[in-house]
Amino acid sequence: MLTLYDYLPSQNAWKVRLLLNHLDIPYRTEIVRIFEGEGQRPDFLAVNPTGAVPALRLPDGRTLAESNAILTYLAHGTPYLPSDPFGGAKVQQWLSFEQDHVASIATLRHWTLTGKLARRAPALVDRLRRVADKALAILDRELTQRPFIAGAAYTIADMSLFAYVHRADEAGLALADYPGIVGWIARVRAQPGFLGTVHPYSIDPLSGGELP
Ligand SMILES: N[C@@H](CCC(=O)N[C@@H](CS)C(=O)NCC(=O)O)C(=O)O
Repeated sequence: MLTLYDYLPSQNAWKVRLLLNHLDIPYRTEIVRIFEGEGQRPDFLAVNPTGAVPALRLPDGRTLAESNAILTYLAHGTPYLPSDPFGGAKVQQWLSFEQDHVASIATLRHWTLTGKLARRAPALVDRLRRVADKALAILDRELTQRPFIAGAAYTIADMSLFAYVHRADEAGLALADYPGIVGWIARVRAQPGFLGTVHPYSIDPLSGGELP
């Protein structure tokens, strides 16, 4: 059976839970208490050298990290990842965009929801907000032109982007300003096997501290 190394408030891990739910794949969960330093333990660094969740252990013992790499592995041979070279590469284009541009929303959301925002340098917060606003404007423009980000079909690129984009309000960014994104959120939520459960940081009393 697959093992998902998880931390429940992580939306990077949620992406993987979402795809496992869509595919109805059974798995076991191993919680990594990242704010307690468990990600830095040698046994977990052997699973993911960066110490971050999510990570996946296959039944044969091999391990894989990085949410988008895990999505790509699990979606192979399913409708969620086109098998033709161009379609597959188009999905990768948007997975790269997610890591390069949308991670700003993840950071702002984390700092906002765990009370760290006021402790951060205002110039850094401003820069992240500019990156996040630009990312949302790009997605809004694209998503008014087609139903899903990589084309007519719902793919792992949508799942990856959705994880943080649909929580952008929690990062202090007004989603209502982006009607193209709002329409896409409704289309994603309507997919069979959609996973509605999102866990708040408040379930972890230590999440107000700094990561080791
Ligand atoms: N690029 C990575 C980012 C993973 C990430 O930042 N995970 C956070 C939780 S959302 C984490 O585990 N942070 C703890 C740490 O970096 O030590 C991915 O997409 O999987």
